Amino acid sequence: MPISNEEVAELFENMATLLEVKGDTVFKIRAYQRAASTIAQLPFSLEQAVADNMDLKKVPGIGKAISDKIHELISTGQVGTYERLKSELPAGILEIMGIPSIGPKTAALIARELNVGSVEELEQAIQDGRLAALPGLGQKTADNILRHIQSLRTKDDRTPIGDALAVAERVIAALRERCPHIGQLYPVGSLRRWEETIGDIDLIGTSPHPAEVSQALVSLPEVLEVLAHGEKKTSVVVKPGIQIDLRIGDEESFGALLQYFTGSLQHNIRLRDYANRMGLSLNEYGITDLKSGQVEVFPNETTFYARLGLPYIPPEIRTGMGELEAAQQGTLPNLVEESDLRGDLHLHSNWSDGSDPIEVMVEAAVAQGYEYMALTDHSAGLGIANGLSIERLEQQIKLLRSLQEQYPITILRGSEVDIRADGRLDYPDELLSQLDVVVASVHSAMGQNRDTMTQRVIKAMQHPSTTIIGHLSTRLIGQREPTQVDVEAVLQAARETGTALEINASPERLDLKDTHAYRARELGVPLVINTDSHHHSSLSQRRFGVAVARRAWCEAGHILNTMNREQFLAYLRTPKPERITLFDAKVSQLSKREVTV
Ligand code: DGT
Ligand code: CA
Ligand code: CA
Ligand code: ZN
Repeated sequence: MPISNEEVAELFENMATLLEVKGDTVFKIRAYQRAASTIAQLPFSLEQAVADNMDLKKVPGIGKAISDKIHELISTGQVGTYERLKSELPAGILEIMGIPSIGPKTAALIARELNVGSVEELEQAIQDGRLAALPGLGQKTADNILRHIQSLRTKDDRTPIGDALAVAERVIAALRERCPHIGQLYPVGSLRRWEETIGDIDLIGTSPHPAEVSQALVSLPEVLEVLAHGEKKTSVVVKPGIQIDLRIGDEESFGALLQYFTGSLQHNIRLRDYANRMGLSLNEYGITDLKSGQVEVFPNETTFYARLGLPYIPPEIRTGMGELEAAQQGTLPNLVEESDLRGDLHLHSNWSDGSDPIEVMVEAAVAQGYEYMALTDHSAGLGIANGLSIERLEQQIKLLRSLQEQYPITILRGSEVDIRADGRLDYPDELLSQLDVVVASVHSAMGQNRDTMTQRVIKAMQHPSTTIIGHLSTRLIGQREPTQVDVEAVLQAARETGTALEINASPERLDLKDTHAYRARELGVPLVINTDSHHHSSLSQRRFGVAVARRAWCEAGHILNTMNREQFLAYLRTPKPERITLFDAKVSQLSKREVTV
């Protein structure tokens, strides 16, 4: 049985969880978590590396103990220490730990006192009132856990975009390699529109030999099931259970195919009505004149939309909610692009829970072509993320000053400071005032009620040192529900206090989400696209954040980190409430720019 990197990563993640339940040292737990996240991001197969006799200890984050366990797993199919750990703890403990809001102590307590071995049994125990009766838990905690169990259950089987895009890109590369005669080949549907979750992956392409492309798809090793296998239409299910629909069309009519399968359905319905009023009808082959019955074909989408008297409409905003009207009036936004970004303001190093040294993260930002970056390791409040004590932060500040001379990029001294349950920040004011960039984020007490959470975030924004609120909702797509917070009130306070809000680009977060970012833009709140990278390879994930901003109709002017170095440093030097004036000036420059139709 081949063993994938994901399976190895999951095993170490599970080990860390089990050690947490046992109450082992933070150091050891963190070592396993780091190994898991390193392995999940490795660009090569561990199994292959072992076969090639590579020394795994050379990989940062993998020491002797981990390396030995990887060898053991690959040669025997299991890891002795892991099996022993599992046998010592109650069955079902991993499943219970998988419920958001349940930490290791609660999980151990529940498993021990209630003899609960599965999520179903836990739900029963909550309904019987047995959980609420446990020492230190109570009805509120019980209700909160139940809410998370129920949302896990109703969670549909849509795939987070990060996972779906990775699969699509792998499949596209494999098809191109096997069929060099492929001309165009793109993801369409919700993936091309960059929705946060994907129902199925739609691919469309062109080739003089369509049957060979279909054949190549059904014979890919990761295909689990073939649903349909025609010459031009093929559907398969690939690991880990994602459907792919492939359509092959002709070059000369590719524009209509692309437009049709990009959707959204709502956009297409509106566009069809609009075309009908012009005496035209639309389908995936072209545009038909209803009177003469003549069909016109279009090689690309620009010519397709132009036939309808419209400019090209970017896929991200094809939602059927105002984009057609804007297109008709010539007021479509000039959406922000990846190349507009001049810096990343949320980056972690191995001083806290990142996996790379500071130098490697700085070099990654240089490689991205940035003018500035902020290093924002965690504050100490989070035992588990190896947050920096006051002394270590002071030490880091000194180090960054000395590093600055060696690099062409402006290295801003920052911190991702925990917003405590009461809204206070996790470092003394004096220390915070020495930092250039403070990203304030919620990482604990996520079950607070709406009023408490809203006041907590607003209090953090009122702090003169808070530059940005990080990942406002704390959600993990498909895994952890967002906190309950009054987004409208938060956005208004952001505007009043001169605090920026982050669009966290990590594809498991996408936080702010598109609709909240849309509202933030409307209210004139400065937005920042950050990757929150814990590894040098993650800076490229900015594309997911840019997509959220585009879905929010943001132009470069709405995004703070499109400012050049001088503008951004001037912004930081300005006391908080007045910063908004600088930001407004940037936004108003937009309206002066010539709009091309
Ligand atoms: P998903 O897969 O649920 O994430 O969402 P989509 O948008 O990818 O939906 P899907 O895969 O069912 O279809 C892909 C696109 O094909 C969709 O966005 C619009 C187009 N499409 C599908 N069915 C129809 C239809 O009956 N009429 C029209 N006009 N377009 C359709
Ligand atoms: Ca789809
Ligand atoms: Ca589909
Ligand atoms: Zn964070």
